[in-house]
Amino acid sequence: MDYKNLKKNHSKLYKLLVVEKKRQKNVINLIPSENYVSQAVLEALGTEFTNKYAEGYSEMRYYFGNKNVDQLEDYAKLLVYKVFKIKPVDYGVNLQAYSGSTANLAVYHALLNPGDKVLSMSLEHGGHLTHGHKVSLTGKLFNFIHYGVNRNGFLDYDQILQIAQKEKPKMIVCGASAYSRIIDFKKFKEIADSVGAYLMADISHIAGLIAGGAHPSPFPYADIATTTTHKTLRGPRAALIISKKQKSKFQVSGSILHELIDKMIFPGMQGGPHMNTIFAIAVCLEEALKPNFKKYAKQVVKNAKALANELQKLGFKIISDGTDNHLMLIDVTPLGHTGKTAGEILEKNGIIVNKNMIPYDTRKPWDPLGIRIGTPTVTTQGMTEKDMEKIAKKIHSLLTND
Ligand code: DSN
Repeated sequence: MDYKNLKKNHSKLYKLLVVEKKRQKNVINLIPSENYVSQAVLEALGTEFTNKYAEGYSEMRYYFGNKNVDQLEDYAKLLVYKVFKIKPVDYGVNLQAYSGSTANLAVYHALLNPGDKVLSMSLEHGGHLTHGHKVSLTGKLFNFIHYGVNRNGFLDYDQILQIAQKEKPKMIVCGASAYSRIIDFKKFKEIADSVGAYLMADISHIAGLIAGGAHPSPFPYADIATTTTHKTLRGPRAALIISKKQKSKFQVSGSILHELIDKMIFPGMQGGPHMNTIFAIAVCLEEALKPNFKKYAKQVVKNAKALANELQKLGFKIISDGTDNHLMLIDVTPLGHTGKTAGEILEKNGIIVNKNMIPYDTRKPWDPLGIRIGTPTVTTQGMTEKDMEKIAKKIHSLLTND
């Protein structure tokens, strides 16, 4: 894109864009929740679909002039079914949530009553703010209790079962933003079924890996799956909600999960969908169906394993001693750092990470014991295992002054 109108008429903003583009090109971006989208996704975000109001759903809009929008939303849904290998007869899809946070809140609110008990992974052990952290609206509206990982950094399914049987939650949330191991959705479903709870899988981090066959799928186990579309899936900043076409357990009798969720997204929580974003979601889903995307997803994992191996050889302490997915957590305190000081040194030298609490952290989120790194972006840029070795050595030399 040449951005010629921005350049001509909005020079101050254009300059900001130029420096950000340059920054993205010049750094080694190891933030595992970020990615660099294709030119086609960028173009899609800037199309005339941004001009259209389309409150409602296909063929049930409150505005006229939506024939093209209906076609777009219907087609994007079909792509979701293809990418995640599920069938319209079994699942409903909502593409309108403005973000993953909104998607998660909408699911809780659609299927539960305020105050209901939900069991999820704690943020401190790798979960997410919207999995009921006390500062999040999700944690204020619902009664969240949490599971974590064991001292080795792994989920302990027996312990999760015990908590579930004692607490009898109405929903169990699995999925994480800082967990580097395979999530066993089947086991989670067995636990949820044993207490009559819904299973919701937040697959935001690993959606692209699932689409590319590099992580097991939550289907058919999860009753509901939410995901952002901009992480490993490499699309625009938005979200999807996929839910079973089954009757709700706790709400108005006879209501179907995905219908309750649709109603909660619009008109419950949002107004008009961002159709330019949905257009861009469709583009990223078409990309995810190409054979290259499978290669990409598998390379993301290979790169993460190579990076973790090399870092371990250099003496780094990786939580759970490795990774099965796109990310890892590193305890940087043996090197005399905190997450904050390590991240600052790396940033000064062109490596971008995020500071992150590690399980059993003794510090605060603003300056925790660890950093979180991952390989989605560098893999998009074409890097392979050899590059990971170089990156590991560079990180080591910067953090040890070696
Ligand atoms: N903030 C995102 C992450 O970095 O994992 C999750 O929403």
